[in-house]
Amino acid sequence: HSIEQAVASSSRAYVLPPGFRPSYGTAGFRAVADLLHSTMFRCGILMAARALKTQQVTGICITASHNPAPDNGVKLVEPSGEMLCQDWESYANDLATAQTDAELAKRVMALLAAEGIPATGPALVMVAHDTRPSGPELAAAFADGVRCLGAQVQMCGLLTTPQLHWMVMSRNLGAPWAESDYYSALAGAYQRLVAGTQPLGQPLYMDCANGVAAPKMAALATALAAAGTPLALHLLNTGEGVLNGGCGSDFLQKDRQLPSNFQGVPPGARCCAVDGDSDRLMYFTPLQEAGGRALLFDGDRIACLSAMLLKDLISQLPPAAQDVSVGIIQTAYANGAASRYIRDNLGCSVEVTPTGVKYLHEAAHHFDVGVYFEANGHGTVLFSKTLLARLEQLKEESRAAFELLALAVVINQAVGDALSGILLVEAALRRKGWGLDQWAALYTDLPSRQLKVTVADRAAIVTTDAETRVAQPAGLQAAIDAAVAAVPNGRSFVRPSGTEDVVRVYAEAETQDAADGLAAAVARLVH
Ligand code: NG1
Ligand code: ZN
Repeated sequence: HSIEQAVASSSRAYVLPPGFRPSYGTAGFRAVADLLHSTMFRCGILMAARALKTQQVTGICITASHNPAPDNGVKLVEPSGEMLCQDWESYANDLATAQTDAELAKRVMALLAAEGIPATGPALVMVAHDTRPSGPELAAAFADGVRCLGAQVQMCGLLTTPQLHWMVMSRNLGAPWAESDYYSALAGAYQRLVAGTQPLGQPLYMDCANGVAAPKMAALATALAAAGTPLALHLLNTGEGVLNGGCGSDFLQKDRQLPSNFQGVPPGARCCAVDGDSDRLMYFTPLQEAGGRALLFDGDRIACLSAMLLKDLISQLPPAAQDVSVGIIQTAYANGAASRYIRDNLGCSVEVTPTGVKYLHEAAHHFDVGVYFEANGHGTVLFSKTLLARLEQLKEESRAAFELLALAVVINQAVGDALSGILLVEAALRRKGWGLDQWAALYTDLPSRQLKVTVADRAAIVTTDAETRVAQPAGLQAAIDAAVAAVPNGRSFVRPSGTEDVVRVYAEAETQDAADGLAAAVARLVH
C-alpha cells in the first residue's frame, strides 16, 4: 500500500532513540529536544489523520512551556482550537512508541482503518513554535510526517501557544484568522469593555520569561494603541536572558521571589509574569520588605476577579435574562481560601478536576459561563454557544449584553491565554477603579508549600478523587491522613507529575511554618 510505504520510508530519517519511551502526559509529549525528532514526525502523521478525519484544519504548537530551554514538546490542536480530544491520546502513544519503521507504518494503517479515514484527501495542519532554538528543526520533522498522508502544512513560525489555538479555531469557524486578526479582535473588544472608564494610574511591568510573549505583547500593545486604548507597559526579560531562567510565571509561583530584573521596580507596582509559551499568567507586586519577595495574584485570584466581573455584568442584564449559570473550575492546587471565597461570597459553584487544562476545560462546558484557572495561572473563561446567541439578541437593548460579548472576545475561547488574560484583568480592575490593594483584600491566601520528590517510579503512585487521595501504594494515604491530622486546618496531597519525572507534594495550613512542616513530612512518606 502506498501510504504504508511512504510512512515506512520517510520514517527512516526519524529514528526513535533507543530506550526513549515517549508518553502523552498532562499537555502532550515533552522531553529533551534532541530526543524528539521521531515523536514530532509521528505527531505530524497523527494530526494529518485528525485533519482528514474531521475534514477541518488541525494544528501543533512546538513548545515545552515553562520547562527549561533545552527541552521541547508538543501541544496538539483540535479543529475547535481545544487540545487534542482525549480519545486520540492512545493513538498518539501508539505512534510515538512504535519501535521500527515497519511497526509504525502498520500502526498508522490500523489508525486509518479504525477511524474510517480516507487514505488521502485535502487536509491542512498549521504549525507554530516558541523561541526554543530546536523549534524550527522539530517543525520540519513534524511537517514531513504531515506530508506522508498527502496533507498540507502551513508553517506559521513563531507564535504563542494560545495564538495558534485561536487561529485554528477561527479558521475553522470561517472567521478572520491571521495573527494580525488576533491582535485587532482582542484590542477592539478590550476597547468596548473599558470605554468610559479611566486608565489605571500606573504602568504594568511585564515579565516576558525571555520568550515569545515579548514580541507578541509588543504587537498587541500596538493594536491597543490603534484602538484608542493604549496600555502603559514596561516589558522586562524580553529575550536577553535564558528562557524561563530565574523569571516567568512558574519561577514566580514556585519561588515567590521577584524575577530577574525586577529589583528596581517599586514596591506596590502592578506587575505580571507569563511562561515560555505565554499560556500562563500571574500578577504580582514587589513587597516592601527586603529580600526580594513578591506578593502573588495567582490563577485562583484571577478566577475570582473574572467571576466578579461576570456577576456584575450578568446582574445588569434585563431581569428575564439573568438566569446564567456561572461555574468555577479548580484543581486540588487551588488555595482553600479562594475556594471558600467563591462559594461563600460570590455564590458560584466550584467543581474540582484532576490537574491539566484538558480536564478543567471540559468541565467548564457544564455551565453557561465556565471560569477555569489552575493556581499556576493557566486558564480562561468559556461562554456557551447558547448564551452567546442570547446575548447577540440582547446586545442592542442591553449594554451589559454588549459588554459580555466583548468579554467573550477578549478572553480566548480556545485555550488559556496569558495575553488575553492580561486584558481581562486590566479591564476588570479599570471597570472597578481598583488597584492591587482592593484585589488583594478579597481574601487572604492560606499559607501553602509545593515540593518535588524524585522517586524510582512515579507511576507507582495512583490517585483518585480528582487527585486529592492516593489509591496506591496501599498505606500511603493513611500515613498522609495521619500527618495532616497533626496540623490544625492542614490539607495535603501527592500526585505524580504528568510533565516531569517527579512526584509533587502540596500542603496548606494556618501558618507558613506549619505548611512547610506538613509538606516535608508528606514528602518523607513518598520517598
Ligand atoms: P504536572 O507536571 O502534571 O503537575 C504541570 C502543572 C499543570 C499544567 C501542566 C502543563 C502544576 C502543579 N502542574 O503539570 O497545572 O499546567 O504542567 O503545563 O502546576
Ligand atoms: Zn505554558
